[in-house]
Amino acid sequence: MDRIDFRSDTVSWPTPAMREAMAQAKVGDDVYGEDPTVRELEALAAEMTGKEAALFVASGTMGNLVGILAHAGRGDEAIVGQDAHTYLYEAGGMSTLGGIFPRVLATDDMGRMDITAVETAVSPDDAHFPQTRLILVENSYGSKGGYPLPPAYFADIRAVADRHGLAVHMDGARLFNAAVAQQIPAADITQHVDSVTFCLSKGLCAPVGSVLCGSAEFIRNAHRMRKVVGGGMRQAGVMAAAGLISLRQMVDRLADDHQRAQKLALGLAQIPGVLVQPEMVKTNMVFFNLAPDVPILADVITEAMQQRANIWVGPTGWRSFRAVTHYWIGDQEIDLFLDTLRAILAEA
Ligand code: TLP
Repeated sequence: MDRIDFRSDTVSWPTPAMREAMAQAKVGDDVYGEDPTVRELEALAAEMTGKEAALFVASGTMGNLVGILAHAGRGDEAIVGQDAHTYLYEAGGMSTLGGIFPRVLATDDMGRMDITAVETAVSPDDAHFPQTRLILVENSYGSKGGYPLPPAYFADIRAVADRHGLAVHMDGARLFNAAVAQQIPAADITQHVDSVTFCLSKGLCAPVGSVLCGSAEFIRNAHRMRKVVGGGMRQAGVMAAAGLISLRQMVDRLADDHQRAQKLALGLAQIPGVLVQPEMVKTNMVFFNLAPDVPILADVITEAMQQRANIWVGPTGWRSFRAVTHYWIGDQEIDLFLDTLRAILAEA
């Protein structure tokens, strides 16, 4: 890459093997369902998540939106965590386009909603209330340090959903990070949800794309919704070819990203002026803060990191940051990050 970029795993460039596969990809018109490479990707995605069918979409946001629209409609209610990506960072799509009312619940420091609170939030069948149709969950949980939530939590959510006839959709943008961190197959997690979106374009390095997975009937419905939002693509096999490499070659190596995030967190904990909780770092994200006595703000530090070492890191507030590891971040880059930040803080 042309810079050392810790702002997200979304910044990761496709690997040489992906570029080669993209150049060679067999293609067809995917709106007609005729692109063989897209079909192959969808079949593999369905298999890996333990679902009947899958749909290739342009982004995680599109996968979540299309999934939500396939489960619920105008006047329906979706229970969602207060800092879930689907609630906070997707431009309010479920309400803007679906007329779906979010019922927002608190989450704990791993991103879990309290199960009793979830059940209490389900509206009774009474004309005063929107009808609860859907519970939205996320794994790994981006706003809580990328924490990988265990299958047991989703089993509890499933039990509530079943008692009240609700659907469960998972934003699994980083599903495979959550699975690899727990050393379990992704399907152990997704067995408890009706549908899941996962991203190929984050830690799995593909340039574009996500996959929505669920029952055959659900995916038929989602296919129509993808058309509604203009997401029907044509010779999309060029992109799906990279996605196949993601699923076949890039999943197990996510453990390297997790190890490097741990190394970064442990290194940060040794730098005076930095506050970090390495024990909360389980996947590829490290959130850290400046101690109250540090006299400079996050934007000054991110600018200095760029100037001195071409290192890009994202501020998440005046005194806080997120650093994300991925395929293009190696051990040397972690060391350089730590040395550069240590020097900047020592001079502040
Ligand atoms: N997340 C991005 C930003 O939007 C915050 C990032 O850099 O982490 N679900 C989760 C949990 C995500 O983190 C993201 C992207 C999405 C969905 C949306 O995926 P895209 O960007 O493909 O629409």
